[in-house]
Amino acid sequence: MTVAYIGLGANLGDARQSLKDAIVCLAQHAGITITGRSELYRSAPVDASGDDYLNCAVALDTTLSARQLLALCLSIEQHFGRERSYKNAPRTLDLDLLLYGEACIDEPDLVVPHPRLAGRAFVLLPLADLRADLEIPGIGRVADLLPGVADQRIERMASCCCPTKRNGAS
Ligand code: PH2
Ligand code: MG
Ligand code: MG
Repeated sequence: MTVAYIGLGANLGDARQSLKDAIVCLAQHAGITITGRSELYRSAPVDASGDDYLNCAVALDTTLSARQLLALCLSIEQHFGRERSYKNAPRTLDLDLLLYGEACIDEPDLVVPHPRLAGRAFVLLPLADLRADLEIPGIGRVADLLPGVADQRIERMASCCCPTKRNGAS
């Protein structure tokens, strides 16, 4: 069993509903148990154009390999009508494998930890909700990276995107 973290983002269509439904899709997979859901954030596009994004992150226990998890993320994105017309184009759903245990993977189509994770508030704030003392392999603690992204516009939404309440409460 491996602890993994997935970042979710969307800025096309009903982004809040897509994030919520995508978490349900992940949770329905036999090899995945969702163990935590961050708050929901509205964030300014970083290195991208279009509307503000909604972002959140989930923690999960999984029996899937990193590559299987990546394939699942891509298939869920497809299911939600993701189109890749150009780099960082607005999207109905983006699921990024942020961390896979303590693994450091550097392959053409799979880089973990996510290569731009440390410089993005829309990733670090949700991760900090899940575990502020989380250690990013080869980079450092999430809490220590937050000051470096303090200039990025991001706000916590009034209620979270979770299908159910956090921490397992119903
Ligand atoms: N995703 C990107 C590029 N820029 N900006 C925000 N605010 N949120 C995102 O999820 C995001 C982005 C590429 O995946
Ligand atoms: Mg992304
Ligand atoms: Mg992606």
